[in-house]
Amino acid sequence: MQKEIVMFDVHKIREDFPILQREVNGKPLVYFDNAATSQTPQVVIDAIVNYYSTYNANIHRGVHTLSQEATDAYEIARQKVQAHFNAQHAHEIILTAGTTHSINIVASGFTSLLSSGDEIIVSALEHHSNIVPWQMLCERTGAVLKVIPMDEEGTLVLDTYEALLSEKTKLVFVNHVSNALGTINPIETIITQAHAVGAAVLIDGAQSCPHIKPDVQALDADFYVASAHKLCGPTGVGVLYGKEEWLHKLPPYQGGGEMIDQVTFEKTTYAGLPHKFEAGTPNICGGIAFGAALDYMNAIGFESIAAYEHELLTYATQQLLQIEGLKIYGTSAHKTAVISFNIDNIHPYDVGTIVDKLGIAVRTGHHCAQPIMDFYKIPGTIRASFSFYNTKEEIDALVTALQKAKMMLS
Ligand code: 7TS
Repeated sequence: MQKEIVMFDVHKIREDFPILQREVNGKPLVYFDNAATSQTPQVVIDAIVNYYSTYNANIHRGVHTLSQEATDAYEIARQKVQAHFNAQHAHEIILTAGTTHSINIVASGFTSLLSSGDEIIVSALEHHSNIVPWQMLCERTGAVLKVIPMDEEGTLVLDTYEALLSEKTKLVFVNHVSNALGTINPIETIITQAHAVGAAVLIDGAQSCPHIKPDVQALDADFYVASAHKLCGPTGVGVLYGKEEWLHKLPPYQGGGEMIDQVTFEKTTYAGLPHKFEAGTPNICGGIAFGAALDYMNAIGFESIAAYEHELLTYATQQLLQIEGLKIYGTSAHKTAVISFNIDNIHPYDVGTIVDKLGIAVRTGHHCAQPIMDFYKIPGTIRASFSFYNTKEEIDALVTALQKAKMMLS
């Protein structure tokens, strides 16, 4: 069957993003720091302005009209997130402050479920957000942290993973996509093998969600977490998807208003899902804008986004490799549009500073993934991360800027 060819008009898409019209240091902005945070389309900005201009109110507690309107909009947003991730129930969607918050809710909850000597498994490719909360969990419980190693290409060594799994393994947590290298991990296999020994799996989807629409039921993930700001939404809001049975097993993370059923000084009983994990006034506007961002990206379509970004990745890889002395870290055949690299022995920070003078935003440093940098024995990399609103002309501008930086710094 022939695949439908989707027309992808990047110039039209760019008109949706006001920030892409601005200049930086007298040059047109070239924004290649999308893995840190994505830019915001006008429809999402409008959703934010509309909320504060017309129905700003606290939710789930007022009988007045504004409160009801805000509550309805927030719960509709939750349903949009549910549909996007294909969760079975809306109450399996906990709206959080972002990926870091979501992981901490689960790591904190497992304190009462682990005993000394239990094992939990992380991968070598993780962001610090998916390492540190688990180390803290090990300190609290006496559980032992094991690591799935990576190879030179930046892919996980699955044979070792299989050997690490045993009846002692209680939990496995890996990212779907590495933020520092762009590697897409084989999470289907990782989940199946973990389940075979009775371990639960948390997938950190912070970097996959801008490019891939995850189906949590098909994946059979126990937990899947993401941040709205990586996929055209605002900062300070994200999602913790948890299978209903797991969310019932975990204790609440924070105590406070909205997460209770009955409170007396003798005893408090907790509200049902999802409110048990949503103490206090949430980021109401952020949740609603998250829904608007998902609508925007789904209207473009994730297949079109992934296909176009793959084209950018292929082109950028070819062009960057023309620069003598440029080395790319992370060469897996399965990658999103992220390129981490260094030029000769020039410090990444110096290169980043010079290309910024030419209007180009890249990230430099360890990308909150120090174990990956240690593996390659480097202090950091320059990371160009692309989005569906970037163009090949912008990649050409980066190559020219890097050549200039190389000349100035060698
Ligand atoms: N996990 C991964 C894989 C990430 O890439 C990030 C953020 C996080 C977790 C944390 O997300 P947050 O929204 O809670 O902060 N990654 C990056 C990055 O690569 N550059 O800046 C932030």
